[in-house]
Amino acid sequence: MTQDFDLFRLSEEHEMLRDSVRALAEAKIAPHATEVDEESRFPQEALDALVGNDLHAVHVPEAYGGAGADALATVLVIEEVARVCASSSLIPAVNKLGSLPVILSGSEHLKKSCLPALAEGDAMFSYCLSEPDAGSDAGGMTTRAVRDGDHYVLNGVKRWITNAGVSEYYTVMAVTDPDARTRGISAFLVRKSDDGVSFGAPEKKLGIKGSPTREVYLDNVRIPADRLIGAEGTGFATAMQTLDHTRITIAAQALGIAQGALDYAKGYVRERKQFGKPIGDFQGVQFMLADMAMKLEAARQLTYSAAARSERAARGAQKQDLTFHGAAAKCYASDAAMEITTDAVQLLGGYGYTRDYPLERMMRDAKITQIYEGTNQVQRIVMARNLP
Ligand code: COS
Repeated sequence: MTQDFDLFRLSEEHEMLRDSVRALAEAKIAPHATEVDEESRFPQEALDALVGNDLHAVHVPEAYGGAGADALATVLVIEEVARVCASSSLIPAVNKLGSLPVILSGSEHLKKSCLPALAEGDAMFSYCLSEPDAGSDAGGMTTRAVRDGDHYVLNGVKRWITNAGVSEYYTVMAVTDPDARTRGISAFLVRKSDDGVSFGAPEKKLGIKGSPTREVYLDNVRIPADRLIGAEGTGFATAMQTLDHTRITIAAQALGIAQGALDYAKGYVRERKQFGKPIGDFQGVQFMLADMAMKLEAARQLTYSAAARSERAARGAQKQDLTFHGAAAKCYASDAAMEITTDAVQLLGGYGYTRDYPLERMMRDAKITQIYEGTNQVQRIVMARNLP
């Protein structure tokens, strides 16, 4: 392992990246976070700021016009954006989730057809695995893809699709051989402009309200056969390999949300006076903050070491320990974020419970990190099957 992927400290380049993303996020994304949440609107200002600074999809390899950032750098970008606005952090996170199947398994032709537009900021990506009746049991999907000469015809409904409608590209997992269960699932690249693609109404959610979540309807969508990602029947394995890498980006999002809440609460307890002194002078409050910071740092170390493993696997090393570490980082960091944001609301008391302060938003946003890219119950199944 090189110095860059030291498991215990960041390189100077990584520290500089964190500082610059933090400055950008505070200046250009934070001022809109409350309004984006209140109005459930897409954070266009964040997209513009991220694209303007080449931070919207840093993972795209240089060969396709991207920044070629490593997995840890991608984590830092997502973490720092999530620290001020979780909805906005889904732009770099889901661009990676949606495009990784193409990067991992797509043909050269397919990569050249879509990755430069992603790198340029002209097109976003979404990932279509879940269905109304296939959530945790992703292998139970029923969306069908039938070969017809030089084309495939897709029919089905995908649900809970992040950034649906905004994205131009959709990685769609569909059944090509109904008798082969997970070995009969294939992955395809679908475009918003393909005939037969449409979207449901935006879901009304508890949190991440700025990130549209919609159904994607595939109604006789006829696409050229070269939009197949990898070989027929490899789509489920590609989808799972993708999640091994991207569950770490959800851990990063959880870290960012938790850090934002902790930073706010730390400032508040110094200012808020009760019984004649700042509440931060009381040991009960100090112990809460100590626990919050301890959990956050444990989650961060797990996440960064998982990112180092993700990068090693991306560079072709054995990936046998990535599956466990990706699931562990996502599960631990999201549980920590839920606890830390809940405690941060508690520290602000009645004020924490109102929308005049950002903590109730952070607590609502933290909840989804325990659910998406596999519930934390699924993460425990994955960990148990891949114990180190
Ligand atoms: N990398 C590569 N291949 C993998 C893999 C991984 N991490 N995990 C599983 N596979 C392969 C297996 O090797 C197996 O292949 P073979 O049949 O060739 O042996 C195949 O995929 C099926 O695996 P498995 O039997 O473990 O599948 P299950 O149906 O038991 O499902 C879980 C496993 C529950 C872990 C999976 O369905 C899952 O992750 N569900 C949650 C989905 C999710 O995260 N949804 C959120 C969508 S994004 S918001």
